[in-house]
Order: sequence, then structure tokens, then C-alpha cells
Amino acid sequence: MARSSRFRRGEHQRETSWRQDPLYDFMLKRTAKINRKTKETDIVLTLNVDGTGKYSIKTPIPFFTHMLEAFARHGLFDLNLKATGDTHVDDHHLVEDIGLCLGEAFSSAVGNKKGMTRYGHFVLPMDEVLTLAAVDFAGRPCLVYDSKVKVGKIKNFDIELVVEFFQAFVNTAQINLHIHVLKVGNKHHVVESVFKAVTRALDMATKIDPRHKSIPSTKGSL
Ligand SMILES: [Mn+2]
Repeated sequence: MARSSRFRRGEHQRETSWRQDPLYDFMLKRTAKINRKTKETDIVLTLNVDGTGKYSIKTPIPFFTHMLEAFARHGLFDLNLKATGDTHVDDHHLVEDIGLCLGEAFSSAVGNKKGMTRYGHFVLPMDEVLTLAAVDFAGRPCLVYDSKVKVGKIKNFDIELVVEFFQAFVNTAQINLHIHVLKVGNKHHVVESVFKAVTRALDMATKIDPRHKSIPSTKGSL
């Protein structure tokens, strides 16, 4: 009997306090679904910020698909993406529009950022290459992209599109993102290290820290 009543008391305490728990808002809600269709591209994307890195990515650009798979896996974000577009013209429209949709999904999923860490950073080695990414969910879009490898091709993929992707992502996510390739090398390593460093920084920044009882800003909003 004693054990049973303790259990009931515990249940009751949880019942009355769970709505005040900053974790509660997010465990249920940090997801987003984005549909975007224009004459150039058709994109359906779902994101769960509190995922485990499960993904299903379908784009007609194999190297870019590889990058987005790495993004989902290493940021522990669940990401489903089906994207088609006028890639017979150029990959530019589709890569940029996926960046816009992914940024929109992050912005929507994190909501008012209550209880969120806000800042994140990562320094990622990939063999001879070393890349730093730092992010602030500031509510203001700003990208600083610093790499000696900004042009060229990886198979058919145009490396110039990497900065286009992150600029689009930053614009709709409303974040401040610094990407610095500190040590260049193989082009595939450079680009992949950028995607992995960014996603690890995003994972850190989007984590809920229960010590934050409110929105992580002295202004009171972000
Ligand atoms: Mn690779």
C-alpha cells in the first residue's frame, strides 16, 4: 500500500508540473512540413529537430543528396525531402530552393526558441581538411562564408552552389552563420566538411537546455 500511494503521489506531482517544464513545448512540436512549388521547382520537406538522424532524401543531384544525407545523419535531424526541378537548365534553382525550404523548416520548427541553447559551434576535421562553423539563432540573417575552394566541380556538381545554398538557408532560417574552411584540401572533403560542421553546430544551438526558463535573450525575444 505504501508503495502504491507513493507512486500515486509521484504521478500527481508530474501531472501538475509538466506544463511548466520548458521541455514540454518542444518534445511535441519541434517539427515542420514545407511544401513549395514554383514553375522552377517542386519541393516537399519534413523536419524533426529532435530526431535521431533518420532521412529519406530524393533529389536529382547525387552529390547534393549525399550532402543532405550527411546533414541529417550528423545533426541527428530527421529529414524527409522530395525535390524535383529544372535541373536540365542548371542545378542552381533547385539547390537554392531546397536551402530556402530547409531554412524555413528550421525557423518554423524552433518557434520562439524558448529554452533553446541558441548558440552552437563545431570544428570538423575531414582527413587533411579542417572546417569551423558557428551559429546564432539571432533572428537576423547573416552569412559569412570563407573558403579558398569556392569554384570548380565535384563530378557534375558546381561548388559555387554551396554558398548559394547556405545563403538561402540563412535567409529563411533567420540565423547568423559563420563558415570558415581553415585548411583546404580535396574538394569533396571541403564541401562535405562544411555540411557536417554546420549541422553539428545547428545540433548544439537547437538543443534544449532546461536551465533556460525562457527565450535565450536579454531582449526577451529573438
Ligand atoms: Mn563523401
